This record gives sequence, C-alpha cells and structure tokens, in this order.
Amino acid sequence: MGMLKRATGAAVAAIAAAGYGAAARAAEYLGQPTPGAIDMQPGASPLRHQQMFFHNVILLPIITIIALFVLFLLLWCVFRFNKRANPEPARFSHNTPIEIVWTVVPVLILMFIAIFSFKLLYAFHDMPPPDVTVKATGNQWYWSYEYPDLKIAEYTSNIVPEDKAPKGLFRLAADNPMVVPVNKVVRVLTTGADVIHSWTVPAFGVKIDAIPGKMNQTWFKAERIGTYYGQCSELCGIDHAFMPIQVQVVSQADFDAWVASKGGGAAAAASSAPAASAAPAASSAPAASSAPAASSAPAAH
Ligand SMILES: [Cu+2]
Repeated sequence: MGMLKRATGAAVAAIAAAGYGAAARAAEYLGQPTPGAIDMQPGASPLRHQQMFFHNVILLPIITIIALFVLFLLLWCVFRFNKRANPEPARFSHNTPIEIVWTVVPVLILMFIAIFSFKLLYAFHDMPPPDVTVKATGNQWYWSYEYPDLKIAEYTSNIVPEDKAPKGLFRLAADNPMVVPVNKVVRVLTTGADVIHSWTVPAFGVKIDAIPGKMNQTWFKAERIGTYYGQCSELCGIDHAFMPIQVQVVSQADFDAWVASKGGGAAAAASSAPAASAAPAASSAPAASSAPAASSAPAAH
C-alpha cells in the first residue's frame, strides 16, 4: 500500500513537473510553436485572451460534461438493458416530459454559448480606430506587405531557406517581416493576388482569408515586443507550406526608424482614424498592385 502511494505520488509529481516544464517553455516560445507542448500558444493580444477564455473556460467544460454524460447513458443502456439484465423489455415508445427536456436543454446550452461567441464575434468586427494599416497580399507563394497610409510601397516577404533559418523556425521565418508598433491598433487588410490564401498569426488570434478581387480586414493589438509567427492557412497550391508569416512587434521609436528606413512618410497614422471600411484605404494605395483595383468588380471571375 505504501509503495503504491509512493508510486502515485511520484507519478503526480512527474505530471506536474511536465506541465510546469511545458508552461515554462510556452512562455519562452511566445509567438511560435513549442516542441512537445500541449495547449495553445500563449496569447499576445486582448482578443486572443478572450478567445482562450471562451475555449478553455466556456467550451471545454461543456464539451467534457456532454461527452461524459453521453458515455454514461451508453454504458447504462449496455449494462442495465441488455437481454440478460432486462429479459422483459418495456413496450412504451413515448415520454413527453423527457422529450421536452432533451429539446429545451440543448437550446439553453447553445444560447449560453452564443452569448460569449457573439460577444467575441462583435469584438473582432468593431475595430477601434486603427493606428497603423497594413495591406497583406497573398501570392503564390509568398506574402507581400504595403503600408498605404505611411507611403511604404509593397515589399515581398519570402521564406528563409532551411539552412539559413533559426533552429526550429524553418517554414515560420520570413526574410522581410511585417513590422508593427507595440500596443497600437493594427488594421490588416488582406487580399489575394492569384488564389485564396489566409493570413494567420495564432498569438494574435487572427485568421482571415486573402481573397482575389476582395478586401478583407481584421485587427490586432500586440501587447508585447517580440517576433510572432504564422503560416498561410488556406490550401493554395504546391508551395502552400512555404509562405510563412513573420510579424516583428517593436517599440514606437523603432517603428518610426523602420518606416524612415523604408522611405515612408511619418505620422500619417492619425489620418486613418475615422476609416472603418476597407475600401477607401484600398483606393488610396499608391502602388500599382493587381488586386485592389478589382475589389469593386464583383463579376471579375
Ligand atoms: Cu497561401
């Protein structure tokens, strides 16, 4: 008995240590996947925290309880009502109270989920006035970025080859990352130059399709300086796995310096404040890129 107790204690300690190790590693690997870890990447934007709350605190317990309840019902039927345990089966086929319960309870569960789900959906939709606007265009097979308000012309962001990529970051690292200031609302406009791609950065809780002839928009506010990685998340062809997304979150001073180094105009951020729809930003884009002009032509394809 004592030995069993000790063994159990050791197992619990090992599991706790493993969990602690994973948590420690997860903190270390902000903005990128962690080898051997369970759970999602640590979040680095306010809406990402809300998403994780929705998943971990609302959805996961509901899913677990329902799965266990259904398992219990199955086992109960198997053992209590098999031929040996219950040789004389009952003949009734309806039970009004229970039919009302199994209709009403799922409706209530779904309504409860909807409260949190819709709140999150609207939070993503109601973007605060953006400080920086970046247009991300998906190409076969790389991303290109443009800062229309800051007069930074479109530049391409290619994958860093395997022999040059930092350890564990092949297919995540990109040569010319998107650069954004910390704690500022960043509006991302996405479009596709050829086929549908999807601009995704897990740590910001952002995943939005980049569709040819259409301009989508989303936003995030990065809370911490660092490097964040994502990947195209729409099957877009043979090199789908080789068009990584790298976002460099820097201080405002570093961002201004980067804008200057790109030949961009400073302090244009305020001018974009009232804009809520994607169209005007697209029409003011200086570079002659292929996609935005088509955005108003619904019958292009
Ligand atoms: Cu793609």
